[in-house]
Amino acid sequence: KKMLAWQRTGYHFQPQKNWMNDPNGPLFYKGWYHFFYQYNPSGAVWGNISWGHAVSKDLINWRHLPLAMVPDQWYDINGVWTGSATILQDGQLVMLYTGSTNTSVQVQNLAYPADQSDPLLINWVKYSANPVLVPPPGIMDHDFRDPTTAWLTPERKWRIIIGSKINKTGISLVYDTMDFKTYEMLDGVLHAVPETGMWECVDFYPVSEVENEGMDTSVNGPKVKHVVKTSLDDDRNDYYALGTYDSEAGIWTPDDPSIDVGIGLRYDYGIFYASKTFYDKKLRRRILWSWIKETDSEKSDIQKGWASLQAVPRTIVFDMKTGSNILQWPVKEVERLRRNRIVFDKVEVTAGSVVPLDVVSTSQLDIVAEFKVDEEALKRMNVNGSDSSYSCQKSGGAAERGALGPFGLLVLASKHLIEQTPIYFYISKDTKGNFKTFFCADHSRSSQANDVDKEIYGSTVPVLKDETLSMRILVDRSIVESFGQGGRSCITSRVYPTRVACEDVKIFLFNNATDARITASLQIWQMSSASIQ
Ligand code: DQQ
Repeated sequence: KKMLAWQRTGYHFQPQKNWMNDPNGPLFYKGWYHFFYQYNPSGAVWGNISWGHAVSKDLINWRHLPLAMVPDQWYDINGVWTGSATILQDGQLVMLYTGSTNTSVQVQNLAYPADQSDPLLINWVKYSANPVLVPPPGIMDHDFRDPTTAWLTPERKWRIIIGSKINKTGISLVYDTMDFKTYEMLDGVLHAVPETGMWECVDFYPVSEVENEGMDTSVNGPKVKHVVKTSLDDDRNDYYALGTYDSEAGIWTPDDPSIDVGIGLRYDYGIFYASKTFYDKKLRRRILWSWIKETDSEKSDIQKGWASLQAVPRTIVFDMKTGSNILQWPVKEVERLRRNRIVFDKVEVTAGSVVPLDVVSTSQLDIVAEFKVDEEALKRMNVNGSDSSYSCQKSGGAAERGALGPFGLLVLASKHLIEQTPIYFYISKDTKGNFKTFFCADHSRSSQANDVDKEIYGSTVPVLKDETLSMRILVDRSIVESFGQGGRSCITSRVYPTRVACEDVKIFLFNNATDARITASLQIWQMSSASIQ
């Protein structure tokens, strides 16, 4: 019991009890950040899907509000599913969402606030002539869901996309509307990728190639790229790609077809799904929300009485240095929870060693770490041959030793390391002397429980010439969010330590390389709990 209670997080968004999944309709409205989410009001498993609702001034401290919408009409009686908000030019707000009908057909519905002058947006009205869209010819009844935020076309119409599939090809259907009640379907799709299956929770937004500010969804022009994101139902991960949007034709083209949507980059290489962005006009940034599911058993969820978290909201910008990925970073407001900074300057970690870090109370932390690899070891790289076929998933995890890695941190570790979650870099090299850096998280020893996920996650991360390796890690009891190289590559982990009932969790530096000394510099803060009432 004590262990299950310990898993409830201190500063991640979660309802007081029961099941939560996708983020819905996030927006900033009359001074408040609003967050809606897929919610089961009567249990810790998926079902009875309604819209939960909470508001915040800072995206970190939250106030829960009454349910915004419940399944009470023929067109959403099987669930008020995922949707998005659009703020119109006159400041009015509309919400589009998917309803699962009395015969389980997926349709799109319109809803709006009962009182547009209420900053808390407590009451919602469903449009009397819903549904506004039904599956078009050629699209199956179960493959038509999750409308996006709308953006303006050159003709000043509103445009949305909706995810679907035809056979095994994932697609995004495009609709234009003036009033959100009647729609015109475009002939082509915004984008399609063969063999990717059903596209859930598609997202589409501009990023600036030259500025670090976010852009409102309707912005287009020179020095703007567009991101297409999809949540692949078949493998339960969120994929994105950068490309160019032709607003006349309503078509998007990837910069690099070899890393097209669904076959290339992921937002996060751990647990991360059904994410959605919105433009925050208060601080001119684009913010990403994402559902983080449990990776323990359904039985434990029922015992706990709750399931799922939302990731700490992340700011998204284009990576101007690489030009080929986005950067994700926890919103700066989370730093207000930092307490008791401890600095570790240039700690030497010799090959094959583990160094305990003297930090008390490590269940809620914000860690910023930099690693320097011994220059001589980098030069000696060819002595031990090549390990260019390395990958986080295929390797033996943090226990598999190479010349130049793995090295990093062990978080949520028990005193004698019986339980530990390594977050680490691994540098591989080929016979020509080219380096490749991996950013990984190993869950194989994260818990002594036998009904939890113990996979190894990760990917390569771009490291440019003369850059030091860096990671930031947010630890919050049963969740660890890790950001490599300033957010070029991210890994979200769910971790269920069992020994917390008898001892405090600990943190260590480790270096399991065979041939490289590492110098690590760290700042570690304890994190206060947010107020979520
Ligand atoms: N969750 C919703 C759907 C969406 C799925 C239902 C993604 O609208 O496609 O709860 O997690």
